[in-house]
Amino acid sequence: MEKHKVIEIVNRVRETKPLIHNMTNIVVANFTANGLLALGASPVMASYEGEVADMAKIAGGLLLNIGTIHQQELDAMIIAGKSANVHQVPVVFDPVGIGATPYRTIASEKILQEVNVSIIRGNLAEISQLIGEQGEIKGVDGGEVYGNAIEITRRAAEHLRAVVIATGKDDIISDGTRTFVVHNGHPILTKVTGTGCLLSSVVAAFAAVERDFVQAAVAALIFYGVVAEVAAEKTVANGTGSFQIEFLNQLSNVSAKEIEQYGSFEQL
Ligand code: ATP
Ligand code: TZP
Ligand code: MG
Ligand code: MG
Repeated sequence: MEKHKVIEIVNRVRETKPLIHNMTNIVVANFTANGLLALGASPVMASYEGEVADMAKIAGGLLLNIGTIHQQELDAMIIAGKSANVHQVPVVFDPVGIGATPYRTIASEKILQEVNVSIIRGNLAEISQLIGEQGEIKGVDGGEVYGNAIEITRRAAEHLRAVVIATGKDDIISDGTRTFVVHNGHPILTKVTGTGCLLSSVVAAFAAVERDFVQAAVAALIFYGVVAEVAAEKTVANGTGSFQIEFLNQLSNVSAKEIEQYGSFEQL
């Protein structure tokens, strides 16, 4: 995959403004909506079981995020996911905090059983938990992972028949056959809540315009990491509040030239 392909996909998102249906947690809803708008996509949040099938049907992408999951929302996610599947709308799943409590694990298993998920995005500890590997979870934050990150991601993709994205200092993207590592990003991202969750919605926006979901995911991760690097360069000395605002600015402003200059990734 070449950088010009990354730029082409970013431009397609900005030009076509895909509608992204987010079923996400109460912490990150506002940040997600503003982040998608800044990117050029069109966000909508809807979670009532009587409405979600119709919303998912007209969306370009559906995001299922279990950050503050409860039973009614889980039931609604399955209705939305099935509707998305029928209408060929790509589904992105973010298993926030899986393994922190039994309920999150059961909820994730239920979603993966009932819905054909195209892309799964979590921190490496969450991806490890998905395939029953040891990965420390403290609430929603990932900790130590015992095992090889690339092998874990590859195996998760094979086992779950989806494109899997495991994030951290390096981001790994695999469909079980093709595997990429993206080096972009900045540690300050871990100090602003919702940067992982927003990333999953951004991946949904890229999947809405690129049906090769590995390429969509790699492009989204490079773009997001470069956005963070440019925003951090301008604000890191001031603190996380300034960074969060500048990050939104750069979702709109990051240019083809900056992606070309700073994008850093490899195919294994
Ligand atoms: P957590 O809840 O553990 O923070 P998360 O779901 O927020 O996890 P992250 O793994 O933090 O997700 O990934 C969000 C973004 O932050 C990704 O773009 C990732 O590349 C980036 N990122 C995370 N840690 C680092 C790091 N140490 N250095 C650079 N970028 C990072
Ligand atoms: N609690 C439940 S969901 C959530 C918190 C703090 C947000 C998690 O956001 P992220 O993007 O995974 O760091
Ligand atoms: Mg985070
Ligand atoms: Mg997360």
